[in-house]
Amino acid sequence: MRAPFALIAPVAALLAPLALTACGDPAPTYIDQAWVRLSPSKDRPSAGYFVAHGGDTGTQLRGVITDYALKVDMHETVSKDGMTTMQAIDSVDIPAKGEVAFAPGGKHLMILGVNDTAISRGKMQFTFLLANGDRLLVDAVIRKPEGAAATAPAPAPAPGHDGH
Ligand SMILES: [Cu+2]
Repeated sequence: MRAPFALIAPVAALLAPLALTACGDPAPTYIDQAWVRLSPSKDRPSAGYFVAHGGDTGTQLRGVITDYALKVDMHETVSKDGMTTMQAIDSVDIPAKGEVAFAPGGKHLMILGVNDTAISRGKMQFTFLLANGDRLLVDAVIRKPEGAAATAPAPAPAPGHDGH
């Protein structure tokens, strides 16, 4: 009765590397095209935008934090009965191989108190917190109100939404 076991062992040794190759490295979720539209006034929030790309496995964006501002919230602009308002969102699905854009007129980051050093450097780093435990560090370009028209496709501010 030893023969079958002796046969299985070499087969398993052959299968193990094949299984690893078949799985490969799963494509991770990632964030790009991050930028901040700096508010013209320190008393009013700036807005942040980016595109989230789903990896092989879907996950959720649970929050965004930064060392370069006082507070970051995820918001969504919604139009209802001709009125444009915004509401806080706690979590955003990032579907497998899908794409979620935070863009003017839709979902956005609301950023309070952007740090002066970040402003003078023209960029700030955000940490995106995913439901799968990943933390994605992403640099966002800061566009100042005056320079926005020259460097950006000048997205129109959503009406009634505090300039973002
Ligand atoms: Cu907002």
